Amino acid sequence: MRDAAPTTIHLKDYEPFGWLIDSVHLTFRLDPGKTRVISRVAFRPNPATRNRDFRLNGEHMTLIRASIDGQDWKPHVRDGILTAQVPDAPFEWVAEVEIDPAANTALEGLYMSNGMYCTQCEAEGFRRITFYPDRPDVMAVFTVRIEGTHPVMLSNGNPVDSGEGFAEWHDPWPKPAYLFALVAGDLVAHSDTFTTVSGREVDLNLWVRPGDEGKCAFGMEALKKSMRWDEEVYGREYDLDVFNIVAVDDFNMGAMENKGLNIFNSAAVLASPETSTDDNFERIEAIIAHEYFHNWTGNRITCRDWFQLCLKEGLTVFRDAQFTSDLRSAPVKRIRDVIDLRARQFPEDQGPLSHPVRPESFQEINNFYTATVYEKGAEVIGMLKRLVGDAAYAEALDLYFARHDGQACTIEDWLKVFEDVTGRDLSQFKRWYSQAGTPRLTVEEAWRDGTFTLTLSQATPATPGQPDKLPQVIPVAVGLLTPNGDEVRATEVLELTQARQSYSFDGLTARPVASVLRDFSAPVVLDHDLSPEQRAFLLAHDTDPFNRWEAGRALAGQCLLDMITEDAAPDTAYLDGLTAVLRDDGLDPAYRALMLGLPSQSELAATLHQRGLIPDPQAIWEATETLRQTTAQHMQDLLPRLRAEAQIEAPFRPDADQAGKRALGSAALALLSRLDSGTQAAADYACADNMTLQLSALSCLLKAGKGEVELAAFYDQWRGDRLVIDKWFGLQVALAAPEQAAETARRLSAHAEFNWRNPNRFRAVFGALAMHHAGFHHASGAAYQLLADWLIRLDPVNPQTTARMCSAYQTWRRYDDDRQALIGAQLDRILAQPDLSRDTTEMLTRIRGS
Ligand code: B3K
Ligand code: ZN
Repeated sequence: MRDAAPTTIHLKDYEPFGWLIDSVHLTFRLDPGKTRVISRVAFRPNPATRNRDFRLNGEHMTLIRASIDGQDWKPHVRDGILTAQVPDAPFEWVAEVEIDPAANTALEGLYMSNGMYCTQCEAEGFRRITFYPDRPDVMAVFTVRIEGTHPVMLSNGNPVDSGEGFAEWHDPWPKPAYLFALVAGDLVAHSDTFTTVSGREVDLNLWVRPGDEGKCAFGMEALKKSMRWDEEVYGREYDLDVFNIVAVDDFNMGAMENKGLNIFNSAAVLASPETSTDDNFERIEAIIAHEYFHNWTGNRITCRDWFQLCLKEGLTVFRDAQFTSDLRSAPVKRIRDVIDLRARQFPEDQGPLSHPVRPESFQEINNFYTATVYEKGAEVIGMLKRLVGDAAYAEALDLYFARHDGQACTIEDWLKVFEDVTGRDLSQFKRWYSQAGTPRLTVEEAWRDGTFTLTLSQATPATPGQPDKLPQVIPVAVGLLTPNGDEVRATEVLELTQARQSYSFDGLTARPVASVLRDFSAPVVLDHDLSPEQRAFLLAHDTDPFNRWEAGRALAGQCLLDMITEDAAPDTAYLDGLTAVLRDDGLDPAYRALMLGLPSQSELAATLHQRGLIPDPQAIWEATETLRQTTAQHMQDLLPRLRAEAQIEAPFRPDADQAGKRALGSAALALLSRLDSGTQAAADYACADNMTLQLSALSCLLKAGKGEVELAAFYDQWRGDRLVIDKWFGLQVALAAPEQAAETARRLSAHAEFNWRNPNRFRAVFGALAMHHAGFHHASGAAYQLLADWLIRLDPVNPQTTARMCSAYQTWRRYDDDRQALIGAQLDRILAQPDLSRDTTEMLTRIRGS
């Protein structure tokens, strides 16, 4: 059976489904090539609409039989849609279909990974399991019977019965089909319990393949912390007797929040000090929290349609960021999130893929699980909270849960609770959901007779389909510092609602230095023309940790741009300011490690492009290298002290304190390796007893053009561990010289262990190539072509992962004509492939533009 023909779906065309579902009973007779799925569904007319069209989705399956109220029925099936004449009254629908999990390489629907059955149904994967109204506004109570010989057979909800060859599950909470899950295989559990605030005991299990038991403890602790945090901070209690998490090796993304049965990419849950870096630990903790938090924001209250995706994703990202801030360091988390936003969301928002946080149309919804929906969606919630205040935010959330529990909701429902609680009119604020593009916020200053005036203006560039933009509500957190570095007044949130507005601060004795957009209070590009001296002042004195970091970042950025465009020497104001901050051992080591970072090369390219210049990736690379080298020399005396500070005597703990010290130690080692050509890194590698230190030492060696022996030893040491071998693949591409990057990726793609059907492995090599700015954009065009070759190969096997990787090309219009011609040719070549997936076709058509 073919996929549904590509059509464009519009938000404005939403109509409720004509039928409600009282219950769903599913029976699975598992067989790798021929699984039978029998569905029994009780439909009744939906009083909210008169349209009684009976349309069920179903793809990649064979219909064996169907009946209505016990009578055989002959439905019509075409292009993934089943239609039938049905009674205008409640009826019971039964269908039996056959599906082929073993042949399902798309990893969507029911598929197999290492002999284990598992599912991924969001967004529209349930339609590959049986005929069903596969849309999130149809919520139903599911009972599932699994027949098979596997030691472990799981589904959503609570276990109700099991015996020789079967297991039955019942989920009392109505849910849409995208939250359905099934797992069957030879798995072992790491188990624990959690007692909820009202005293109910919940069984917790983390299911893994035999051999992975030793990598579960951290994930389990993260789960328990998440459950407690959601009770304490949001008043949300867990609602089933059991919570299962399963680790799967073949998975298209990080993890999935299926009700009571979360399924995780093994890379997003398995952790041990020997095999995982500190960054891995932090990410795992955040993803476990994220999926758990979806139980209320996503599952109990879900989305009416897929245009509302940010309703659950933006909110849940915002909640997981709050959790990480509470458990670790709030400033460090904020800075890391902004780095990530600028690296992934800004390019999307400023290029051909730009779309609103709530898109208005799509062809393939899987292409809209984007940084804009997720991360900008979370930023929008952060702005809302800042505008209404913490107390009103908490009240609005209580009202949201009380009013909408069990419903499929919209952004209008979400904003209405805030309007009802605060009495504010949020219609202008709502533009954040409908206008695409990153607003540019320009700051002008004036000083006269003791009055300091800030004039703020906003402008959002045109984006595809949206030539003209209206002013948005932008909360701008501002602080003023005296020339001595004291705060003049408490941070104030200015509400910019017009295209241009002025704000005056009077009664001042001296002209202050303004610290604007503290804590990154809005996802905008800030254009504040400060002198290097003013930035250096803020780097030394700003009490807002984000803006203090940002001042250093801006100095580094300006220094690099001057080096690139004017052949300037590295700016000593930056180097001196940075060194002073690094010397201050009263500052958190993690924060100082972040201070040592530079704007990414892709970010520099974007800035040059915004200034009307054509970025040269090789020149950006060289400037960055030169600045690193100069920084190393400038800090030469300080480096041993930083390394000494980073020494940890205590046993390894993946907490924020130790991770921060290791981050500072690694950053110092990276600089030192530029001076001693890797001597210290080789010594560190030899005695590293955790993956964070092992990998950082190996990186320094490879960067110094050394480490061949260590690289081979690393491979031998870890050849049985697929997640560590992913790192081995990725590292070599990431650290290759620009002219070597494509060739390194090509060589690795011929390696016996390069299993390209596994998304983690594919991304390890080609994700790293796409992220290597100067390597990917090397003038030869070799990387453009190599990636295209592999996307052509992967598309028929796994369209979702292919489409996602296409974004490597999204910034192509920034570069010179030669590079654009090279990329354009590859885009055309991929688009010319017969039977290209809907996913990839949509992505490339948008990137190609008209
Ligand atoms: N909701 C899932 C993502 C599903 C992606 C479908 N292509 C994971 C998450 O955001 O928690
Ligand atoms: Zn999510």
